[in-house]
Amino acid sequence: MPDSAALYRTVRLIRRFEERAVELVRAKQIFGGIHPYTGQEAIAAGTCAALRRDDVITSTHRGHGHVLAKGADPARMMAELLGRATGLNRGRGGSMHAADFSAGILGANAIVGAAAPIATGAAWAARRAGSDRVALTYFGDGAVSQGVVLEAFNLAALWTAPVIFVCENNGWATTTRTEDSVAGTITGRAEAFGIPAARVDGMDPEAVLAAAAEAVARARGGFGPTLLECVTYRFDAHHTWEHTARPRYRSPEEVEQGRSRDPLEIQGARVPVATRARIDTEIEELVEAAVRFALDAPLPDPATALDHLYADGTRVRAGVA
Ligand SMILES: Cc1ncc(C[n+]2csc(CCOP(=O)(O)OP(=O)(O)O)c2C)c(N)n1
Repeated sequence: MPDSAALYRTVRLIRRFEERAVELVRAKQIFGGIHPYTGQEAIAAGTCAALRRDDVITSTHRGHGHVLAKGADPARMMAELLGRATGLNRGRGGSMHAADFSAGILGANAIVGAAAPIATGAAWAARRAGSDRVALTYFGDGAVSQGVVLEAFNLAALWTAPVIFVCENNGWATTTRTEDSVAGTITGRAEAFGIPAARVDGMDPEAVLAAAAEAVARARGGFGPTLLECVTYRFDAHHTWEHTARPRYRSPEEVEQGRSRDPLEIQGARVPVATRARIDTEIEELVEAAVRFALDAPLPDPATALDHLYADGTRVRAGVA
């Protein structure tokens, strides 16, 4: 189990990576913008700390933190955001579709809720193969009324699939408040299927780790799924598009209040000052090296645009697709 310093390091890595990614959107090096994970780092850090490398995750449109915490190379992830040939997915996945099977990252997914059934399938497959691997999936409060998420709850419970459902409840789905779109409760949805559910402080990496470790032990022990509702706050925009469009849906007071509990400071306070300074320096160098790696990398050759569309190597004929 990782110690306080290791958890702090993951939170720091995600925070600095996201800060630099936002700057690269502004510098027009990342096209199409990103959904910053800033503020929610405790959830990725705490949950992934409870997983083994061969466990698998599926992720969301706000997925950079999950991918980094699960162990993807930050330089190749940054290159992916910049659409470069050396990116995790050769620059073809971008911000919302990063995957790295070697680290158990089955993929981020831009379709709200769509990653939950994929993780459930992966969990079921692991069980059928006789493995004790587990699957963990992330989704936002905006996904909890999506049919596929509820279907995933049903099959996961019915088949005691070793899957952990992690809801990142940041209070908003784009510009819609959770209470304006969610009837009942989030934990109540899982409980209706007989799935144990807990509400967790999603700003505290160690609280998330403790809850996740329990859920992972349950799944690995053959006792089926768990839902963790991690209560959090998104510090930045829903999408970097907001930095220019500036829609007004959260009051400055609400944002200030939300930012007053910062996972970086909560975890940082648990680490000796000298250790924190050493980690900060290491992460600064790591992320700057990742940015340089990405900026120096070539864009994919347009002639290869139709390559890699099928896992078995099937090639689509130019002009047909
Ligand atoms: C099925 C589907 N419907 C709508 C969208 C458009 N969309 C993208 S993000 C988003 C809000 C998601 O909110 P939430 O799940 O709470 O995650 P958060 O953005 O807060 O992290 C929506 C509606 C989508 N990508 N997929």
